Amino acid sequence: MLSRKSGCTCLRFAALALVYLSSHAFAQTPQTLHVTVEGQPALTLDRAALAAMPRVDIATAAIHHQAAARWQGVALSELLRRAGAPTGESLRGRAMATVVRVAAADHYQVVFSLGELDSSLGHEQVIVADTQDGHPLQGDGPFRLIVPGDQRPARWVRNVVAIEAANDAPQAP
Ligand SMILES: Nc1nc2c(c(=O)[nH]1)N[C@H]1C(S)=C(S)[C@@H](COP(=O)(O)O)O[C@H]1N2
Ligand SMILES: [Mo]
Repeated sequence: MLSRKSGCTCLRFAALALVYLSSHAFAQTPQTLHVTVEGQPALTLDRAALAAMPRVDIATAAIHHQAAARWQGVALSELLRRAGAPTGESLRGRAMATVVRVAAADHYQVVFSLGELDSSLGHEQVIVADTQDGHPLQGDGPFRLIVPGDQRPARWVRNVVAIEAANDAPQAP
């Protein structure tokens, strides 16, 4: 027999489920991306801004449970350069200790060193993708990090909202 008490529990569960869903599945991922290099003004970029930058197209099947795909976007190093990070010959000295943190809407974060992203040094190929096989990213977008060399896509940050380059190294005496 369904008691009044169990009916009440059921309602309470439904209310809780609704709160959970609205804070997760329906939570809006910001449509802009902030790129900040310590000591420089921040860049705020949307899909149109990325579409107007030099584009990179890469093929990769690193996601173990996904078929091969092509991803299009902008090199992470290009975004950092536009935000004022040193590249090539000017990436030296104290700047070699610069840490690049990529943060997602769900607070997931991944770090790189600026040196490993530079084409003159570690040349790790990393892109901020906005389309997969030419289609805008849906649940994992609008921006997703793609690191083609990774066998395990743990650095493929979904829903990227911020990229920050910071440096804690002491100044040279
Ligand atoms: N924002 C965000 N991105 C993330 C994660 C996460 O928890 N949050 N997990 C990472 C890990 S550990 C893996 S294995 C892949 C999974 O990618 P998929 O969701 O396309 O399967 O996403 C990566 N990107
Ligand atoms: Mo993972």
